[in-house]
Amino acid sequence: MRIMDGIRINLGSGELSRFTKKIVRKLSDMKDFYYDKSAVKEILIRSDPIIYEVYAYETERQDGNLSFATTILYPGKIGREFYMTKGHFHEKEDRAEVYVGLSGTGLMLIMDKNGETKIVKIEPNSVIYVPPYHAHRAVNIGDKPLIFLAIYPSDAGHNYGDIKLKGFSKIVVQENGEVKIIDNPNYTR
Ligand code: PAN
Ligand code: ZN
Repeated sequence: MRIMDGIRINLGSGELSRFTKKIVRKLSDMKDFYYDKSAVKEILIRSDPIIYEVYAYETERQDGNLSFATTILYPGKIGREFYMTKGHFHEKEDRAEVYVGLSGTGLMLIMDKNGETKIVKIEPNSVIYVPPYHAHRAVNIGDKPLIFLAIYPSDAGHNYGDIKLKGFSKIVVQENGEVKIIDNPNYTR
């Protein structure tokens, strides 16, 4: 009987050995998501840095199926705010998700519909459960790429609109060399 190869994660680069989709997210793709709009403008005059890349292995979008993706979130800041993913609610809001930290150090913001945000550390070997109806965003607070695996129902989908409009209630910034979680001045309930 032939033994099949599974899909492998390159733990150095975060790349999947097989994937159905690759996404490259540059600053210009997510300029509305950072709170400091003038810092965004300033950077975009000179360059358009890659903030993160996603390798996704997605199966048919049907109830019961699972898909998974690795994300490579680079280190850096836009103004005082650390590089982060856009963050989203799922389009089918009752769909949950599991994140597994593989490399680097970061924080996960997990926010409910009322804007209550929980913050969980994401680092190698940590497993983070994102409950249904919660928006989620990863933030790289270290100086190496933050690499993690996400496993989600194939029909979950992404709703970026609410986050683009209002953001998360908390943002993660650097203050006097330290990581600080502060209220997002642009967030309205
Ligand atoms: C993850 C995210 C991935 C990129 O696979 O999609 O980290 O973040 P954004 O989708 O917020 O840009 C996931 O949560 N999937 O559901
Ligand atoms: Zn998700």
